[in-house]
Amino acid sequence: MSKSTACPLDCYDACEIIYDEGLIKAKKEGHTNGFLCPHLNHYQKNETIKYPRYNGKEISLDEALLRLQEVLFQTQKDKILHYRSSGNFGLMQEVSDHFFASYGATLTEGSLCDGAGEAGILEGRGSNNNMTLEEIDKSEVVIVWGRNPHTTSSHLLPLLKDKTIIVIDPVKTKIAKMADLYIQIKPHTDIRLAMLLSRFLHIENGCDEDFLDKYASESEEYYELTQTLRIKKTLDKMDVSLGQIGEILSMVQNKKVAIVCGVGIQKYRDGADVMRCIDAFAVNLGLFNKEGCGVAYLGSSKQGIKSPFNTDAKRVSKVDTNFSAFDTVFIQGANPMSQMPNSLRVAMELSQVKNIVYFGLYENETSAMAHLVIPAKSFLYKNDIRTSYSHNVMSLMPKVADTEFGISEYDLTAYLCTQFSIKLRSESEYIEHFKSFSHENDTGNLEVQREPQSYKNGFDTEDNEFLFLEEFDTKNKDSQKMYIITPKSAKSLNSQFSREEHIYINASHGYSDDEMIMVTSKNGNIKAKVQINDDLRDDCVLIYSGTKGVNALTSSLHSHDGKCAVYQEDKVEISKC
Ligand SMILES: Nc1nc2c(c(=O)[nH]1)N[C@H]1C(S)=C(S)[C@@H](COP(=O)(O)OP(=O)(O)OC[C@H]3O[C@@H](n4cnc5c(=O)[nH]c(N)nc54)[C@H](O)[C@@H]3O)O[C@H]1N2
Ligand SMILES: Nc1nc2c(c(=O)[nH]1)N[C@H]1C(S)=C(S)[C@@H](COP(=O)(O)OP(=O)(O)OC[C@H]3O[C@@H](n4cnc5c(=O)[nH]c(N)nc54)[C@H](O)[C@@H]3O)O[C@H]1N2
Ligand code: SF4
Ligand SMILES: [Mo]
Repeated sequence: MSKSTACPLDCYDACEIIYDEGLIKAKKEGHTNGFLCPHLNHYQKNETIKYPRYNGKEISLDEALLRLQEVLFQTQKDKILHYRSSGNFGLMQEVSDHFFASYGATLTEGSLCDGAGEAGILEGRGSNNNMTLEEIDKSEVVIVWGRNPHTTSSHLLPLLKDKTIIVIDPVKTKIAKMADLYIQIKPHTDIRLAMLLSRFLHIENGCDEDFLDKYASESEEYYELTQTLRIKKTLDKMDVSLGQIGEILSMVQNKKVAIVCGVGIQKYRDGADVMRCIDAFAVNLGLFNKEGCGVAYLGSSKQGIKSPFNTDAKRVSKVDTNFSAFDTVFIQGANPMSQMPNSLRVAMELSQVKNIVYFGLYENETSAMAHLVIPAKSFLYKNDIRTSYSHNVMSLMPKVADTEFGISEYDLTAYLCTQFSIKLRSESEYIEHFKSFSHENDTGNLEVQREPQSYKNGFDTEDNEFLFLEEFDTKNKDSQKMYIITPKSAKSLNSQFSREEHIYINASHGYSDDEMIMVTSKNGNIKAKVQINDDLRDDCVLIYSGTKGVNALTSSLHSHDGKCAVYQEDKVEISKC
């Protein structure tokens, strides 16, 4: 008999699945549209951890749980850290936070992902109401700005058919090759482009004055701020021509426009400001007020849902976590040794921790370092429920098969709660709790009740007005070094599945395929084989997320707003090795 569930991965699309006679198939109806990406098509071929181990020796699950209980019992509560990331996006994954918070352990805060952009949205609009797929579908022009939909959000592609496409990305991605207009912008200069677009729109009298009068009355001051940019110098800095700016403006005026942003624009310390200035361009165009118009980014998958768990705890940052301040670190659904920035710092910090517990599906750099390894169950073998950060569907994820290996997050938490006398409700009560934030839509699917993006009655700021950026440092801090671009790979989901191994540069540097190359930043270096890719700019080195060692290059500084990692802040140099 076939059963329905959903893909558990950290992905915009949150596809729905039919599990039929041991096979994973796409649901034909709804946003999943009958296709899944390679991650799920090959999901069951991935080898998962089967047996727990302690100090390298295989042990039974009962022994592993006992060890975990002992380790926690023996550690001072304020020396326990629970570090959880996004290996599985099911809402029930948070159940372990309930135990650790109630027990008095420390949890994490901040973001390795979209936090800087989100902060920019909150500063400008007061809330992060996302543009839904249904609204994008109604648009006529789509600006794909720092998002790579063929790799990271392929279910968006059918909606882009027959629309005018503008792509702004330093890498000539597949969508860039199909675009009506492609701007191969220099990395980290989008804020300037967004400001110049607003400035020229203003000069051309293209702004939506009615909307600005009502909900963005500081737009004149923002226009003055954009005038502090010297045009010639700014165009050179961005590697964008005046003609291209004119083309964008002629393509978007009086059209239904969706600006679809990804995390690429905000992997920098000023990532919040970049997003806010893109939003400001949308405000000037009046996009927040019209059907089929708006700005799509990563919304919050938990918007519209109240957590049933106790998550009230002391927290430390996920970006520069001071692991060595703890005696026991419980790592769940995460591979911080690879995915956190500044891996050399992470390795040094973690090497000083007495007890590292890894609770995950796959072997990786972090499981290799852990003292106690506890295998999780994959989504097929446990009950869960999920929502998405790009659409409002809520999908049930009931257990669809049995396995003798691993343990679910709920069962592990229930064990710990019993051992330490902490109250926990039944698994089905929690799932019902999450379900109660949804309603059935016309097609019989569950949908979370979320605010539409339209901001028809103004923004969610104190005075309902959009808050424009007020200060901008126009200083040119350029150096001869190269930019690092570290985006998502089609073969992996961050460090899960098949991980990339190459360093990508274009042919102008005189290297040839498979030559060894070293990339160096002020934080560290990585050596790997080159692959030539002429879709890249001369001034960019591309190393995909999940490539072993890539984060030796990246900085553990935070974004100025949003407590987010800044993977592309520090520039790099290449050399033969
Ligand atoms: N296949 C696959 N899918 C995934 C993931 C994965 O690892 N693999 N990861 C998931 C996760 S965790 C997330 S957060 C999402 C993210 O999905 P996306 O938002 O699409 O993220 P990225 O691939 O990091 O970056 C998108 C684009 O930004 C461009 N970019 C880089 N720097 C700049 C810049 O300075 N300016 C501009 N304009 N563009 C720039 C990159 O070249 C890239 O094409 O994807 C999810 N989906
Ligand atoms: N250089 C560079 N670094 C990056 C990024 C980048 O673009 N470039 N992207 C950043 C972003 S956007 C993100 S979101 C982070 C992601 O960073 P992480 O959240 O650390 O992501 P993954 O590498 O996918 O590792 C997830 C782990 O979860 C485990 N897992 C999977 N399913 C389950 C489950 O059901 N239960 C349990 N207990 N464990 C499970 C798997 O074993 C896997 O190793 O990486 C960040 N790091
Ligand atoms: S596109 Fe995203 S949600 Fe859909 S199957 Fe692939 S990883 Fe899962
Ligand atoms: Mo992410």
